[in-house]
Amino acid sequence: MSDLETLSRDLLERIHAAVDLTSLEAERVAALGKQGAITGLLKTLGRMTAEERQVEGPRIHGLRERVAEAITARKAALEAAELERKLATETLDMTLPVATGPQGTVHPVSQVMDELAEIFADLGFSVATGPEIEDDWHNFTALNIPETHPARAMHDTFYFGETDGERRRMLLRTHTSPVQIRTMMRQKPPIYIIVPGRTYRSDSDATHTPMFHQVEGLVIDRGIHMGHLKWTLETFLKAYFERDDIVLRLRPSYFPFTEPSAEVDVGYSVVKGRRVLGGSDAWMELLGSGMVHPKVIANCGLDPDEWQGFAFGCGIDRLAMLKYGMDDLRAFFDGDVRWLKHYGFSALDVPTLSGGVGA
Ligand code: 2NL
Repeated sequence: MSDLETLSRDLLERIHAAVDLTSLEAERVAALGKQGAITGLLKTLGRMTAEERQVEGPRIHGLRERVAEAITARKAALEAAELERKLATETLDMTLPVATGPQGTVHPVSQVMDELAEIFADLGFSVATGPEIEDDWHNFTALNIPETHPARAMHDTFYFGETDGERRRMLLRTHTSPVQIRTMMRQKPPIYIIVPGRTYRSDSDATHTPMFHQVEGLVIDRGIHMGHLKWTLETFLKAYFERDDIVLRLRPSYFPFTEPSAEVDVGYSVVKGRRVLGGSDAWMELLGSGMVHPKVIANCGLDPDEWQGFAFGCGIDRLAMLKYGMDDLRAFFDGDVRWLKHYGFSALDVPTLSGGVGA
């Protein structure tokens, strides 16, 4: 028997004898790897005469092919055997009950945000969002609140110790207004947006949390006046509280970014010791609002003689408490599943105007 036949028998025997994928791989490397026996034989072809090569070439290449085929076949057999072993030994108990851990729900704040988006979409508003880490200019200066303005101190701002690359002082936005500023600078009017989102102020007691949720609305168009503002808020609150007898009272007020400014009170009555919105027995303050200050419009690169608008803002947490009857703001942020079970919403309670936004 020639050396080549001996080698062939030896290699094929070893491949058949490989008991698992690891030892089969070792055989592959020993035969076909860089230092492998067959690779070594292939290298000898280069040193042969043309005649020798004509005889030896097909023999060596044939051997390489047979060995490679044997490895592929052995690999398939080993894998099939492994699958058979698993199928025979591994079992799945189909009678096990479904996992019953604590079940989450949609948070009331998320529910109210969805309701706001639905109601305002019907009035032609879209939802805008933006960064929670802001710079001084977008959060204050553009809104006509200069460096020395007491409103900056009033906002109890969380400042970052460092500045960004342009040496701007960064902060956690104290209201969602910087998103409206960014929208006015980016987008050509007319603009009809609401901006719901997280806001931050260094304040913490029974009625204040350092992080809270705000929604602001902004309209920029031609010929906008306070009448549009009042109608929009009335239409929104009637849809939100699902009552036609919602009455609003606008009181003169002051914000640096609106002129004139108005505090919006909503009428309520007391039924069995609970405040019920509707009517005008008594009033509670619900929103801040006004006509966008011409300086704010100009700061965003728009001509205040051409474009006017109104804006408003209010707390989402407060809107949720009033509608769904919670009395402690802090419970909103405890993440207590029992509280959520009581007040939370199913993922399928999607607010629609036709189905009633109250879920
Ligand atoms: C409040 C008062 C308000 C605004 C927010 C606003 C935004 C821009 C321009 C002008 Cl970009 N105004 N927002 C206006 C009036 C009141 O919120 O009491 N929030 C809880």
